[in-house]
Amino acid sequence: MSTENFEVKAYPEMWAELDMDVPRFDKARQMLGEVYGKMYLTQANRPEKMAYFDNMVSEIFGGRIKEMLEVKKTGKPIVGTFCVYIPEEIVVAAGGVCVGLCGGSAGSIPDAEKILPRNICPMVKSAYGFKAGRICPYFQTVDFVYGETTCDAKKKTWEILDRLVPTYVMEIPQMKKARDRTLWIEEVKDFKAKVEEVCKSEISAADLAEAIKVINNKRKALQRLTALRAASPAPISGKDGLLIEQIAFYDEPVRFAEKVNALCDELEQRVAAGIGVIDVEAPRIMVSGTPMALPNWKVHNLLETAGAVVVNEESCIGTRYFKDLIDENQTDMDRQLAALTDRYMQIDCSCFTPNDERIDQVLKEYRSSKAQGILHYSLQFCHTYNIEEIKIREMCEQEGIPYLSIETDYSPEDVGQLQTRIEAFLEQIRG
Ligand code: BJ8
Repeated sequence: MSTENFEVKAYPEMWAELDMDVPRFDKARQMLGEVYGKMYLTQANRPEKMAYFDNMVSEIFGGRIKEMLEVKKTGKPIVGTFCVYIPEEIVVAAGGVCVGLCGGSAGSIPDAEKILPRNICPMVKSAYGFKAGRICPYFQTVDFVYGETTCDAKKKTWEILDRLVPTYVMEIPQMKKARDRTLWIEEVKDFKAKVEEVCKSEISAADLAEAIKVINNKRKALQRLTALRAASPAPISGKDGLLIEQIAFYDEPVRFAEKVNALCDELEQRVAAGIGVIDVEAPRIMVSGTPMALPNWKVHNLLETAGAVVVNEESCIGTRYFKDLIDENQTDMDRQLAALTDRYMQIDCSCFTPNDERIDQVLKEYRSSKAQGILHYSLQFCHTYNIEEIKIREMCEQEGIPYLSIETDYSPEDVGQLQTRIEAFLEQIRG
């Protein structure tokens, strides 16, 4: 697909039925298409199988929404989430759709700032603003949203969001002791009950077993993609890698896994033939930190425009989402829910204390991705990642890993300054 004939498709009638602010949203749609064309479709030597993911962007506000509305018509639940701690397997077991609603765009932030404080995380403001401004068809489609008690900004925003859309909250503990696990399992059971209430039927152990396989397969496909990105020269750009990780939060999971595996087949051939998207000498960077929700491509674009290639995202829109799988061997509901909870407890978000397993994980991924430097990315006002950054930096100093830490938001204002810092960082790696 070329830049000229790419567009994010418009579905104004469907949007009107979803009670959206259609004229305003249509402008955002056009802008997204333009940005995507410039950032993505101008990349040289992209794998052919990226065509599917280009189409997923083209249909992001149309084709996928239609599919979700078809599911909704059958009485199955459409659940919006903001965090990888909410177990999507349970929604899939009920025949429903789980969709990530995190906001990655500056465009919706003014809507949020009419009510929320300005000095909170841009991801929270962006997400809230999409609902407040009626400018997100996903938000308009969900039956309810399920938040969590991870960071303070999110936890308190759910109380306000509940005025606009039914919002429930999963209590995620802050530590991982035995008593925290007991609480967690109870919270998972409450989530299951809420999903069952909407679809008016009980989830069976067989349903859950099947859903666990479906989501494990999705995570395995993403693991396979990550492993291939360790090749040198890199067979796929970091921007494309990040895009696929973002699409994982709204695509149909069985089809998504098939398409990622088809792409991986192509990448395997590239690796065998020594074909890359960029010169073998390009600095290889691992990005670690807060999630980058669609369409937040700011840092990857800066890094790759400056001649680097991003080879790994240690983030919730990245490996934190798919590094762990659920044991598929449990057959009764209680054991399945325990296995599921154990898997979710392995996620190493900085909202936990202590969280030293994340420091070990960053080093492990740095080595396995064959990166040559780590860029730590933290959204403004994200206290937990900003403070945990101290330990990541110390680890990098100890291991002699080139390191750059940035704290930013979604505005373009700091792009010039970030560009200068990123170029200096890449020079340091080039030596
Ligand atoms: S498991 S990282 S998805 S909480 S960046 S909103 S923490 S102030 S996103 Fe997250 Fe779940 Fe953790 Fe992952 Fe708050 Fe920080 Fe903003 Fe954040």
